[in-house]
Amino acid sequence: MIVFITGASAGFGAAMARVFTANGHKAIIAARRVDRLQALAAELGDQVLPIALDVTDKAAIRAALDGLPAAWRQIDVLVNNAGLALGVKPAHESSLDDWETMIDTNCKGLVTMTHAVLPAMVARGAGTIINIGSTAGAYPYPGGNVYGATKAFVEQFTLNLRADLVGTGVRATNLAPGLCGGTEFSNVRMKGDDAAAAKVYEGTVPLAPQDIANTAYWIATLPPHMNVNQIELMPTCQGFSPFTIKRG
Ligand code: NDP
Ligand code: 8X3
Repeated sequence: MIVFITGASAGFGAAMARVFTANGHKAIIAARRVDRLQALAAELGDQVLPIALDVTDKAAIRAALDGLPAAWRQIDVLVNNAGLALGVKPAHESSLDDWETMIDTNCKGLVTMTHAVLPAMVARGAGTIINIGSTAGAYPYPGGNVYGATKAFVEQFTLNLRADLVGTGVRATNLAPGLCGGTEFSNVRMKGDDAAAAKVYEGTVPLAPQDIANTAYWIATLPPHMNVNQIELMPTCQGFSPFTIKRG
């Protein structure tokens, strides 16, 4: 099996590359930081193919897919994992540039990758697309504004893919984790304020990248007649907030 993983230079994506290759599969690992990809490739050997890719660059996606060596062209599993949150400020204090970057990456990048890879899967009558959503797409929280909205898009786009793909043999899943440590997600969100990033996980036992990678691997290796439409994961220590009511 060949899995194409976007955002494989860190966090969930790197963990997925390790899990898929440990189980004898091949992984195309894509991200912007090539040095990171090369280090992962040195670790995992010739079962991985590192490619420099910015998913916000439509032409680069086309060129990357067109440039795949013959032995790597049949993508069995696409994991649309590249994504980010930027900022935790309320909407009225947020940066429009940050909002646009999240939409360009989490929504447009994911859609463009899917659009590029899907026709060949349908033509073959097989394939699995795993989109990495988030609990932020289902539950609002202060400061979640556009990030949560991008993940709600991921959820509904995935379900609408399912509606179109019935009968084609191609599967689609929204894999939506909650609080997960051991990645660069909060460091990116807090824009390099690593102390603030570490505080997010203080006193918790969060999910780990390996948990998400194992779940993605499980989804991808289910019998072909089974489709996980969506799966939401939280650490046991995480729950839900009550409604906020401003009185007086
Ligand atoms: P990391 O920051 O550790 O990894 C994000 C990855 O995305 C990196 O490899 C980064 O690589 C890549 N990336 C970002 N922008 C682009 C781009 N424009 N083009 C290509 N690659 C890009 O975070 P996580 O592993 O935690 O996050 C992975 C996914 O999981 C994201 O979609 C995130 O929203 C989601 N998620 C995370 C949760 C968490 O708590 N950690 C919970 C729920 C969902 P590079 O910078 O080298 O391009
Ligand atoms: C990441 C989970 O709760 O930080 O998608 O938004 S959360």
